[in-house]
Amino acid sequence: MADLDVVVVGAGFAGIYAVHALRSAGLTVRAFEAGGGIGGTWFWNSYPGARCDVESKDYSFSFSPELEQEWSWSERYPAQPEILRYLGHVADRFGLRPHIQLNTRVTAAVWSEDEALWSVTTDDGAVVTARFFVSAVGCLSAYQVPSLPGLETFEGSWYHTARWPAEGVDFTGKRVGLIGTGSTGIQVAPEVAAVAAELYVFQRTPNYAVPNRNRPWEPEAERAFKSRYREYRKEARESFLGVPITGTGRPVLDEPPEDVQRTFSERWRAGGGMPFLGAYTDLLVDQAANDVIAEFMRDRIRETVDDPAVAELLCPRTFPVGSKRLCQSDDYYAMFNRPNVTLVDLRSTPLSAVSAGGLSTTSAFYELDAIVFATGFDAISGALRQIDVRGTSGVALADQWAAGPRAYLGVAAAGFPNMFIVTGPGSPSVLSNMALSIEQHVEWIRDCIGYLSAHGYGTVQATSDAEDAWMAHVTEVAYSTLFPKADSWYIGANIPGKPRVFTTYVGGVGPYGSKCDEVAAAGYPGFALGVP
Ligand code: NA7
Repeated sequence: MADLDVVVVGAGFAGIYAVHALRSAGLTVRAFEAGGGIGGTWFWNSYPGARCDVESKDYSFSFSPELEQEWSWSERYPAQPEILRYLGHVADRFGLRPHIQLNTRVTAAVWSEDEALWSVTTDDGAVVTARFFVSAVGCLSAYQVPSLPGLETFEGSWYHTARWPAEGVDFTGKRVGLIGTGSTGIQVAPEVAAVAAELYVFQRTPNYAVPNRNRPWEPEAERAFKSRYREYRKEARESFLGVPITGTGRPVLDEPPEDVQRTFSERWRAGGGMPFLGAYTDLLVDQAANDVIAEFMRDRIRETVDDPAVAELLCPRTFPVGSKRLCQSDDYYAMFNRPNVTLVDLRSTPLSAVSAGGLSTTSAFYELDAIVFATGFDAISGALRQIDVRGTSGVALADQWAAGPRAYLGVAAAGFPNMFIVTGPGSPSVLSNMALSIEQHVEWIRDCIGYLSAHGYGTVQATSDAEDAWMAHVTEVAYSTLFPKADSWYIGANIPGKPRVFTTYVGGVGPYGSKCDEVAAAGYPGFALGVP
């Protein structure tokens, strides 16, 4: 007899909702969270400038009409502290905190075939058993610090943005080096530049960024929007990205150039990445189409940055727009016009070492008081692989995923009975509105567990054939787009030695949801169901 029905790992958006949904279905649930507070990625990434790139009206729970009516977002794009307050409110409103154990890291989860239960070990040495094991560890949790020789000798302070000190960091008057110019680096840089004596931005690959045009959500606009929130949420679930976007519905290559310029300019003025990439149907599938949007973006960089040499270094050329996360910022490029900001091009002069006083490249030494690493994550599979997960016959998940992470429907790995992965590899996850994709997965998992009970089954596991077929489909869809062309974290290229596999499903949130619903309605084909 298991201690619990379900153990959940993580208490970010996914873990919080899993606790609520599964408890509401009458199950006993405990979530373990390594952090000292709930919030997951929004707990850890408290660096200055941290902000979601999906609008607050979309990046929020839809499961409770009352919640969505009573909560008021202050801005179009929510900043990290507000998202954290929101998640705290959700946890309090639905009485979830007693079921979440903080400061506790799950270290191992082992399936017992004889007993049909999971034994879950935590870093305090405790072991708890459960019928089901739900990973809600998040896609961007295991952060990476590059191995730079001499980092341990640095006499200043260094930080990774994904483990930002809760008390904040005062960079006033400091000489700061920032490594990394992804979404995070682009968000944190202007905040540091505003107070630091000097900011050196160490750039390996320049990135595309569109404006946020962030603004307060005026009460009148909010009231009008909320009057049709239910309808809007339905549209979101059926949409391609989990956010209803109005595009032209036409390929850019068929359009007169002046119309294209007008459309892109309007969207540039309106801000936001999704409406930009969604403007035309061919931008993410046809290189020639993508070249059009890329040139538009490079023109915006050139007109913003005063020094033409700096502007050229900031112009991305090595990957299609959108094949790496399209960054969003209102002030990143303009920041390079400040006298205290220097761009260091690591392509021509790579980093060589850290010493007591600062950072060296192959051509210069930079005296620094602090280094900020915004160097990203072992995404999608990294956090789960840090747990010693063992399925049927003691097979380790890390071994099973040696050639790349995989899961049937992106939610269940073959050979790991009664284990579910919220927004796992093979699901739309990071290329969708995560809040919506999380809800969809959690509800599907809840319903699957409900189905087992209602039909006298005790176990469920994806078959290898179903997993293979699904991942082949995921790959086929991915390779019909430009996504695999970039050396991105989507494909694992940012982690030395990680297999290069594109595991995010880019066939659309709506079609994906329908597929999951069909499988459930048909009694879970592709899964082996077993009696207790
Ligand atoms: P990203 O997008 O993975 O960006 C990491 C950045 O760090 C990127 O510019 C990297 O350059 C750079 N990087 C990584 N390792 C090194 C080394 N060794 N030397 C120099 N530069 C390095 O992570 P983020 O945190 O910005 O964003 C992750 C997601 O979080 C984001 O997409 C949103 O969905 C939220 P590279 O491009 O690899 O040359």
